[in-house]
Amino acid sequence: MKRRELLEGAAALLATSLLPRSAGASEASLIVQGRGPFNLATPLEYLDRLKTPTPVFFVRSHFGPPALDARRRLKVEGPKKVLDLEPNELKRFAQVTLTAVLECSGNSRQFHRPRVPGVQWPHGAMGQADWTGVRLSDVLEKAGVPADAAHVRLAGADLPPGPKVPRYDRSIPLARAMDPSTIIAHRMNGEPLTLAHGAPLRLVVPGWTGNHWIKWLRGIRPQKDEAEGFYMKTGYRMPKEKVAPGAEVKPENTVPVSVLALRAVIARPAEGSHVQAGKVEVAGCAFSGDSGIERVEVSTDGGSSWQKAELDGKTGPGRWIVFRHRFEQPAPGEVRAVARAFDDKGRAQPEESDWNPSGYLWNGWHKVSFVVAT
Ligand SMILES: Nc1nc2c(c(=O)[nH]1)N[C@H]1C(S)=C(S)[C@@H](COP(=O)(O)O)O[C@H]1N2
Ligand SMILES: [Mo]
Repeated sequence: MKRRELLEGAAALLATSLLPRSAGASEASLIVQGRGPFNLATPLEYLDRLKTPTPVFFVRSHFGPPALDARRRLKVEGPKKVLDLEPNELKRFAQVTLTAVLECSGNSRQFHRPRVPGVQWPHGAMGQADWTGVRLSDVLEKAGVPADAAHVRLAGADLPPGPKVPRYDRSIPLARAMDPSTIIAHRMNGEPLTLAHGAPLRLVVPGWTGNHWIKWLRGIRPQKDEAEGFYMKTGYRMPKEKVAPGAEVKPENTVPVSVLALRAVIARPAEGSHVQAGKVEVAGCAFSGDSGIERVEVSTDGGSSWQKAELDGKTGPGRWIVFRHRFEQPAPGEVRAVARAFDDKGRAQPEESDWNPSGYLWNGWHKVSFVVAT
């Protein structure tokens, strides 16, 4: 056997042995948040860079992925035309690559007080990647949009485990669908999408929470009304206005969760870790859904004094920058690091996150204690 054949054989073996179990994500390095639904968190230490490597990119699926079908057709039902496209027919449309944060609306849910039910995510239900695909607006223009349309219905190919469990039926407002940053992606970080992340096609909605980023996309339809069903009318809704922690909120006082909250997350040093005395670096990422980041401040004394961190990367709505703060810590002892972000519209990240009954958009200051040793 030639060396190349040998390598290809080995790669195929690896792919088939990994696929049924982990659906293209590497469980070796992800943190399992539960099975049944397929929930894996990115370890914090990977949030110190501009791109989250795909093998450690968090996974959130309500029912688990459908079978891999690289040629699954995408049906776009407009009044002008019904498009029935194979993924590679999207080549007809202009290709766009953009960098955007994908964050689950329930990220950091375990830090809400009082506690709320749902996947008890740590801070790792987020990642940033390069997404390549075509503008949803270009595809919709080709199919046409009814004059009375105000929403775009999106269907994925995944199915609930039984007839009593509602399907993951979703829609986004037409204005958001026509935004040039909303794309139907077929690549992530320069590679074809993996099954775990929605192969062959998924929606990318920069600046909006992950629940809008429909995976395994098979249907798109502009229509008058918002989609029906549990995941639109009951799930993924937030109080219209701030409520007291623990308050009950009536459904008519809620709106769909959408724009990502302003926040900074410390990737390293890790909580409880030991670092060498001398020059110590605190690093992480910061972003907001509807604005860029103006500055990140880091405290190394539990919040008494603050220093401006160095920023790396291009800032913008729905896109994270990396922050780094180096300081001298010659003596052994405990360091209480805190990070907080400020956006370019003059808003500051709150010390305590707003509370809501579903535990969405937690964005309190990230506080990490570690030990400096000699
Ligand atoms: N079809 C489908 N799309 C889906 C979901 C799903 O369960 N089914 N989960 C959504 C949620 S809640 C999130 S946070 C993101 C997670 O994307 P990822 O697994 O690529 O990180 O996918 C979204 N798209
Ligand atoms: Mo999510």
